[in-house]
Amino acid sequence: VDEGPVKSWHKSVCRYCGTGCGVMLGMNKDKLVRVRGDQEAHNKGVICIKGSMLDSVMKNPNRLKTPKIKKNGKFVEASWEEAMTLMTDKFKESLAQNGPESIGFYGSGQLLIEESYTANKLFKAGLRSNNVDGNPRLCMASAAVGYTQTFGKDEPPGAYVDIDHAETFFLIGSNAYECHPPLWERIMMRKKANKNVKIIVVDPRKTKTAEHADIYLPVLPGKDMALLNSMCCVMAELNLLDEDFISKYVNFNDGKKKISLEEYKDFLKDYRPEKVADELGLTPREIREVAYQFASSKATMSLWTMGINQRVQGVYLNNTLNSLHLITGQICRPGATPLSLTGQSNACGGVRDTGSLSHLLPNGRLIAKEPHRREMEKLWKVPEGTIAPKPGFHALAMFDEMVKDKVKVALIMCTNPAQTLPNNRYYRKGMEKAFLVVSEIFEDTETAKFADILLPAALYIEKEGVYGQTERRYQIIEKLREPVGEARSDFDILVDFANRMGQGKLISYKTPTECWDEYRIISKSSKYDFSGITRERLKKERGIQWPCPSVDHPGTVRRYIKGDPFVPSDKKVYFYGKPDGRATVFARPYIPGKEDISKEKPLFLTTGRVISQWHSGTMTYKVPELKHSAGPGRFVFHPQDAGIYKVKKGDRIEVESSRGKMEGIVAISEHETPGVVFAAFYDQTFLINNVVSDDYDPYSKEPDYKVTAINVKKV
Ligand code: MGD
Ligand code: SF4
Repeated sequence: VDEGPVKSWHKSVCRYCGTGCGVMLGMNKDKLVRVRGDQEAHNKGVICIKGSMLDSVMKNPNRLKTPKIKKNGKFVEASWEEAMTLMTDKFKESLAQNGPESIGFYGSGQLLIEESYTANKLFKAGLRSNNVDGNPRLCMASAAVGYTQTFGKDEPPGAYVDIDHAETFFLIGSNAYECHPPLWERIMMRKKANKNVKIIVVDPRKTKTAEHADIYLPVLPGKDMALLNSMCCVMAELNLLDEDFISKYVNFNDGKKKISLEEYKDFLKDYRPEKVADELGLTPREIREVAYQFASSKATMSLWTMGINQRVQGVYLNNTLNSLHLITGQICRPGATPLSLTGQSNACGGVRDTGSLSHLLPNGRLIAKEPHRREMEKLWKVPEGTIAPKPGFHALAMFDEMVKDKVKVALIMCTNPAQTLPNNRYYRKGMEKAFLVVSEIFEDTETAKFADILLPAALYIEKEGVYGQTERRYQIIEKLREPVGEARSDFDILVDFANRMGQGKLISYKTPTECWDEYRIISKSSKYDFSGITRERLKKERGIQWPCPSVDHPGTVRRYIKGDPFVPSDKKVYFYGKPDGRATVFARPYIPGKEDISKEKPLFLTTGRVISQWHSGTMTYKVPELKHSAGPGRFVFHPQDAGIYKVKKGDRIEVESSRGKMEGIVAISEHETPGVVFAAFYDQTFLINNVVSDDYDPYSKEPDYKVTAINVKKV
């Protein structure tokens, strides 16, 4: 549809992924007619195919435009008054009859900061239920716990700008080429500018990222914990450790108690390359080469994402990645840093930083810690003892408790768990049982089918708020047009709901700006302090990185070094998250997962994203060019496996895992590795999560979407 020429340009942020690209939006009155990269933003004008087509999503005519209530199994249009009254009645009834554990909020790393903050405050300090969780649990909980255990604080020490200084890139479990394209382009620019730059990629799939590697290690799925320990072992054996850095800034720990460097070295001996190479599907020489390159380069930067986070050993993997930097001193210098890439646009700012997970409170506080609860009760001006001391149900547990009839009423906002939770058929049973209020922009999503009340939500520039991305950068999205039909922002829905639940005093702000100001001031009493990031600054500047303790502070690019406002002036490096200023290197063993191949299940299934699709595809699969580019969801085999299992392109097969069976179509690609079948999760007619295992990391509770043992047969 031609909606005319651009009449005005506005700076904004892309709606989709955690790269957080700055975009320029070309408006013709209230129509978004063009999108281009923002030259002045951190991404220097580069955006990917999804971002460049944001206008198509905004033009989609099939949005949910009015509230709907399910009556006799069918959705019937309703007024906001009817829908909100029914919603309030159901929550009140459940609270009165079954207590705060019977209600829940399942949110999203795509909600704006003001939205997640409000939901979290309302449920935890108002309704006294800690059952607040969301899709970041599926995405980056392992990275968050990993950072917190190692440095005492969540969120990364480094930033994107380190890419321009690194000499070695260690990408593990990241397909940046497809999933963070502007960052990948920045890595390529760095390589072009400096011939010493080396790229190491560790991945069971020969992704487009792996294709460009100088060293590619096709490690077997689920085994790379042994690889990281083996690299540490080589570094210790070859005296590649930075003993000066270690003596000043590092403690060692075996998970229970402090240990010495010598004891840590002893632990590593079990991981000599000769001992583990076969298990990893690598050669000892490959492991030694990578360890040497990592430790001896001028500046090494690790980048990782779901291949490491979505794992039963996700936290251990994150700890050990951080450790590789700490033991070699590859940290706290330009280009030398661990940097976990974010999946969603606002998982960092919106959910991690606001503490909108079942075990958290804002700015790194823990529900389980009494002083943290007391502090938040004071800041939120509620009586002491208001916040319940027991953490709520994490994502999988919340839906499991719906199956078990304990969680009876829930609000689901800006997320599509009926498609994206692993072992999906099981958790759908819970969605069937519970009374669900679903706030959505479209009616045809898998989760919407289970709704008892559907609320039409405003999308992207139909509302206003702040996003916080990977590198602690906060950026604003300004409202550029009215919502379609009767849609309302999730913020307005939550404020209205709070009032109806009798929590108008607690949620006393009326606009996202007022909410931001409350939260900004609250942050002052933490090491997240972003009180200097005012709305006015966000509107003018291209994002600001916290800590940023005053309005004239430029923001903090690198943490824990001089320039970070929390580092004492007499210290060069100070890990202030820990009482003694020292980060922790953990001795973490490799523990083989339950999902391993066997005679009965001889193949690994691994899942993930493709470049042209966003998550469950509700938005991007509706854009014809993006749909065409991705094609339908398929099981992708390496040609060698296609030969062994006698399948060819287009064949219909049945895949069976420990969680169930499903049918689908075969595709063949050299990008896969023998023994590993890949499937993406964007296609609603190909619900791969029916067979994906829901085993999860015991610390982060993040499920392992990357390793499921399967067998296949033709149908
Ligand atoms: P999305 O498709 O992003 O997936 O899981 P989900 O969050 O469940 O869902 C967002 C929903 O919000 C869409 O239905 C969209 O239509 C709606 N929406 C968009 N904008 C708005 C808005 O402003 N307000 C409201 N109320 N609704 C809006 C993602 C999840 O998937 C994640 S984060 C990860 S990392 C997991 N990855 C993964 C994997 O790697 N493999 C497999 N097999 N499954 C996975 N599932 C997980
Ligand atoms: Fe948007 Fe991510 Fe693409 Fe950037 S990389 S344009 S943030 S989807």
